[in-house]
Amino acid sequence: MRLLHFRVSHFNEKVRWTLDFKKLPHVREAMRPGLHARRMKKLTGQPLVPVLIIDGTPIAGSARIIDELERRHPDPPLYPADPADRARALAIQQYFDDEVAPEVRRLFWSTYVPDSAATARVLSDGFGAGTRFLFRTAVPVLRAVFRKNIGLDPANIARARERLPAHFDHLEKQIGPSGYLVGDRFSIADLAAAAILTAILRPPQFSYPIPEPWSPGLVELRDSLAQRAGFRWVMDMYARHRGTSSEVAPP
Ligand SMILES: N[C@@H](CCC(=O)N[C@@H](CS)C(=O)NCC(=O)O)C(=O)O
Repeated sequence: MRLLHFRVSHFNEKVRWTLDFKKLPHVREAMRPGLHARRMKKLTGQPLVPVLIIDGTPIAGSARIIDELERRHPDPPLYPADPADRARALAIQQYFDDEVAPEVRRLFWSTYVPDSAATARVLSDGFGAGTRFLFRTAVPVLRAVFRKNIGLDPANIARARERLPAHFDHLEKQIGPSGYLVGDRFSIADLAAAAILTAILRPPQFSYPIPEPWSPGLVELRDSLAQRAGFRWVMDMYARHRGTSSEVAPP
């Protein structure tokens, strides 16, 4: 299996975590943001990552990929066995994918985009000197396109900031006596919620730490959430369940 991904991204983290949780050996190929789209379109008819290539077939969309991995490799399970629990777990995943993910991504990047050099550092982290130089040169020019692409206008950012406490309320209400969102074991609901919130919470076990120093806005945003039960819950899920990487070297 080959995962085409962005290192920094929360949707991609969902798939990495699933592969690692199920201990499925896979090759990872990091895409250069912006330069990835043509290849993704050619492979899948849409421009986004993650894309997982399984037995030569590319699959796009984190939820679809996880669904396929669960079907092929049901053990250890991420989907609850009980149908009602399973439906609730998948609904929680959908809420975090559709409602929370675009807003936390917006908040993360809103703290970087005013500083082109810092934005370029995050986008090109982990690549060689040539790519880092390319991003240092291109980001100041392409910043407006990037802003538009992820909806980084002041009204959208303000709305994302306003809605953040409600997203944490929603999460915290669903943490059960077991400490998990559905039933009494770790499931797709916990994985999706915790992975999506990494965009702004950046737990230490996240596979690709963003370069230091973090933007002052990100530090402030994260600190403002540190007292929330939902913050502690994400840190706990990462500490207890993130596990080790199943990435293997390319053949
Ligand atoms: N619903 C998709 C969303 C994936 C997504 O938004 N990917 C972003 C990275 S976080 C992307 O590829 N952006 C590049 C672009 O917009 O061209 C999923 O669950 O995988």
